[in-house]
Amino acid sequence: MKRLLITGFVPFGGDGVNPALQAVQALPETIGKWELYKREMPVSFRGAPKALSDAIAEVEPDAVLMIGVAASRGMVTPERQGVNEIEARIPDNEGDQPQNEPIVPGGPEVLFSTLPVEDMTEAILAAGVPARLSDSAGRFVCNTLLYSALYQLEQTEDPVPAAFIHVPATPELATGKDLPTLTLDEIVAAITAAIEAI
Ligand code: PCA
Repeated sequence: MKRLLITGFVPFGGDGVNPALQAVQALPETIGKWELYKREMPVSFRGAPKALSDAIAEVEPDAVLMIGVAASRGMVTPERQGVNEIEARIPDNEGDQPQNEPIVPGGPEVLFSTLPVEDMTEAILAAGVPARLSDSAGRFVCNTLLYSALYQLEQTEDPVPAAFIHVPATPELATGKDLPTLTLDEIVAAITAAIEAI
């Protein structure tokens, strides 16, 4: 079987749960040809890229799929690209709030996802879950993880493909807030369909 490193972020910004991590934990251990290696990612500008490179070194995956929440979105959004820029609207879980900083000084402005994000989006829609391909992973820790994953993997001889999917809030996360939601089951079905399309 092929090895898929799949990551989910821990809660942040004062929330008690992160549906990205909940969904990753709820996935089965295998999907199609993939054996899943699930890892938590810290919501930390400094810590997340390091946690990912440690996980890559340990798991030696054939592909990397990262999951985070974008609570303002009502659809599942595979990300087309990461950009070399940090603009933190809130502090990360370490209290860091960098403004207008590059992720990799001197690195390319944009790096494109190297998994088939169009096919993954189509597969999610075919599974009956609202989805669209996104052109922006934001400027917070999710974009930082995506960009630095693509940057790290590009340096290797036989680059491992990687992509990032943002998921909406669940009713649990949205309690008391005016946010669009999908159920955790819908989010799990969407990620499963995306993995089957890789
Ligand atoms: N979402 C945040 C960081 C962690 C997460 O799940 C983001 O979109 O950057």
